[in-house]
Amino acid sequence: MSKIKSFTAVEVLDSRGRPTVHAICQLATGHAASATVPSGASTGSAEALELRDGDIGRYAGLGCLKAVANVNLEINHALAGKDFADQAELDQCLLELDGTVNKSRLGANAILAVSLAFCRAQAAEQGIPLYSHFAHLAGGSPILPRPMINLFSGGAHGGEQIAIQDVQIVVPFARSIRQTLEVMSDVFRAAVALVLERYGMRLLTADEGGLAPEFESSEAMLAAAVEAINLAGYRPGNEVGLTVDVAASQFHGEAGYHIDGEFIDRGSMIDLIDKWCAAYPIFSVEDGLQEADWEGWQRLFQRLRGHTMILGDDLLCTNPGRIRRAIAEEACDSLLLKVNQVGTLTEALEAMNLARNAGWKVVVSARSGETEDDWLADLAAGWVGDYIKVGSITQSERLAKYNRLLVLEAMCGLRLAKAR
Ligand code: 2PG
Ligand code: MG
Repeated sequence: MSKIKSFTAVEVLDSRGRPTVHAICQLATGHAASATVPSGASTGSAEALELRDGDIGRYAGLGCLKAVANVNLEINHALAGKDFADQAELDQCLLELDGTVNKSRLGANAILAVSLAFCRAQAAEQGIPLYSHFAHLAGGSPILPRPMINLFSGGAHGGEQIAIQDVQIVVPFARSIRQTLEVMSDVFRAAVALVLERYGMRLLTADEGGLAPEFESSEAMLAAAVEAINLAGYRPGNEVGLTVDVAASQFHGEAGYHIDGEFIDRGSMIDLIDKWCAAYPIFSVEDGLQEADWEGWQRLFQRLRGHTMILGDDLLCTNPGRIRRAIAEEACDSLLLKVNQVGTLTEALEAMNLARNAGWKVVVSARSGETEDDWLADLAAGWVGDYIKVGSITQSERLAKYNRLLVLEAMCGLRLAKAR
């Protein structure tokens, strides 16, 4: 039992300079902990609602003072003095207090900050590291997820200069997080050299620290990633591979998919992805089609199953109901798990268990708007994520997670998950 003394919150800023919620949980035992929530840019329409103030005089309407006040007042009043047996009980209480389907009354940002701060406070109360506490919640033995590391960005993360949102690097041959990051550093340096030579001084970085030059086409982005791997002295394929977040909902409209200067339909989009997967060492394709096209997802999965992981982000929104549907309809074979898409740890764990029981892979993911908080690394290790996606190796809000994984590997003896 953990008795709550208080929940308080503060408005802080994320990596895009936009407000977010930082909550502090104090237990009656004197143990205290805090947590900060991230925020997405390419959000799925089924995500839980992030409560924003809408006051355009402050942060262009993106302030979080209402969400903060909801923690300091309503949530604190309802929960202070109560005893909670575990995370599930606390989260259930938050859901009932909010009373809406998508957490729009209190805000998913307020609710998740409280859910996470309580989780950390419980770990502190038990005197165990956060990853161990996460492992107890999930009932497994911790393991380090294999990073998918951002190299190039476009779409909503890169100023829309190219349709595809993110091209990431995976290092299947690496035996450790340390080795993975060493390889990635080589590839990143090679990519910087290549981009500077080819695109001159236009070395802009995107929201997650990836390079965002004016690629001529989507395929040029994939080809440049392979060139960078070669330049760095590695073999593209089972040594160093690619994963792609197409984020197709972002460039889909009534006229179809707007990519490389033309509008194409679902069938041509599937053909295009198939062509990329045949020509480049692509291990996983995320959101290859728009989030409402369930039939298209089935076709894409049929086409690539067994060869490439078909990863659902906007399609699934870490939402147990949508995951059940995707399993039943065979729409994909892996879950991108973003806790703030659903809004409580307990619901995210349910989502993960559903995916696991269906034999899917799980990719634990950060958001494009992140903070220096590193709880995600502990969650990914404790919940035995197969992969973790937190962006590039160049910005501190990303490195907070990689550095935590390095510490867990070196100090806590955790091993890296096997490549698929
Ligand atoms: C995604 C994420 C992380 P965002 O689409 O997978 O890269 O982006 O947080 O903007 O939704
Ligand atoms: Mg995505």
